[in-house]
Amino acid sequence: MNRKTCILIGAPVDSGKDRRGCLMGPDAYRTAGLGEALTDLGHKLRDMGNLTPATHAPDLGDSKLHRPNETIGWTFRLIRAAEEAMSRGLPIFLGGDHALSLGSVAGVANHAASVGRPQFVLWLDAHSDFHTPETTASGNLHGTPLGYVTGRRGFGGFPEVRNPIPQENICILGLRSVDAAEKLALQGTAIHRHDMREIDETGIARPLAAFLQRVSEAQGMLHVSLDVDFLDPMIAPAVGTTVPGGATIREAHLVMEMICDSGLMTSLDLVELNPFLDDRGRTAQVMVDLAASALGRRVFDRPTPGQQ
Ligand code: 6HN
Ligand code: MN
Ligand code: MN
Ligand code: MN
Repeated sequence: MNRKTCILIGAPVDSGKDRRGCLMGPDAYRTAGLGEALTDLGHKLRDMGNLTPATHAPDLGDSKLHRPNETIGWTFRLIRAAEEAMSRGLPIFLGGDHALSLGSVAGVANHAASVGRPQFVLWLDAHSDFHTPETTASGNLHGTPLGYVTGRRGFGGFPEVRNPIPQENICILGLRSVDAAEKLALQGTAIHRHDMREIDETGIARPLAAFLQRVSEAQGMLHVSLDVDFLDPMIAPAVGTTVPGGATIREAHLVMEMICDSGLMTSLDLVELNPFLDDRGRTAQVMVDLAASALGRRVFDRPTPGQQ
C-alpha cells in the first residue's frame, strides 16, 4: 500500500434531513481513533478541522424542502474544499449527512477534469439518493446528491455542476430502499445499480470487481461514498434511515479491502453517522475500521484472487 497524505475534512452537515445529530459525526470519528488508525498504517495525516457553510440566505421554512439554503451554503463550501484538497492528498470527508456529497463529489469531479482524467463514483448505500428538489417527497436533500452530481435539473440556487459525472461511471451497491420517482428516473440511466437481492445471489465481489476493472481501464479517479445505512442496522444502528437487510461486516470489509487492493481510490466520504443514536460508539468504530481497511489494514499481505 502506498503511503498517502490523508486529509481529514470535517463537514458537520445536518441540514439534509429533519432529524438532527449528524453534526456530531466528525468528532465521533476522531474520538473513535480515525487519525491514529491512518498514521498506524503509515499514512501522513492532515486534519483540517470542521468546516462551516458558506454565507447563505436564511431558511425561513417557506419551502417544501428542509433547510435548502444551508445545504446550498455547504455545497459551495465543500466544492472549494474538495478542489483544494485533491491537489494535496486523499481527502476524507467526515460527515455530516449525505447532503455533504453534493459538494464533495462535484468538487472532486472538477479536479479530475482539470487533470484530464475521468471521475468514477462508488455509492455504498441502502438508498439511491437520486432525487431532485422537484421529485423528493420528504423534502430531505440528503436524498438528492446523485441527482445533483449527474446534472439532473431542478437544483435552482445551487452551484452549477461544471463537470457532471457520466452515468456509466457510477456504481451503487447495497440498494434496498428506492422511492418510486427514483426508480422511474433510474430506469432510463446507465447507472450501474446492484440491490441486496443481487448481492445475496451472486456475492458482493462480482459487481464490485467489474466496476473497479472499468475504473482501472479508464485510468479514472475513484470517489467512494460510504453511507452508514449501507450496513445492516444490527451492526450499525447510528443512522436515522435504517433499513433491515444490509451489508454484513464481512461484506463491507471485503468491499474496502478490494478497493484498497485496486489502488484506485482518490477520495472518500463517511456519511450519515448520527452519534446521538449510537450504542457506546460502536457504529463510529465500525466506520473507522472500514476506512482503515480501505487504506491498507489487513491480516496477511495478499492480493484479491484473480487480480495482479
Ligand atoms: N440517504 N429516499 C428517501 C428520501 O427521503 O428521499 C431516503 C433518503 C435517504 C438519504 O440515504 O442519504
Ligand atoms: Mn422538514
Ligand atoms: Mn445516502
Ligand atoms: Mn442511505
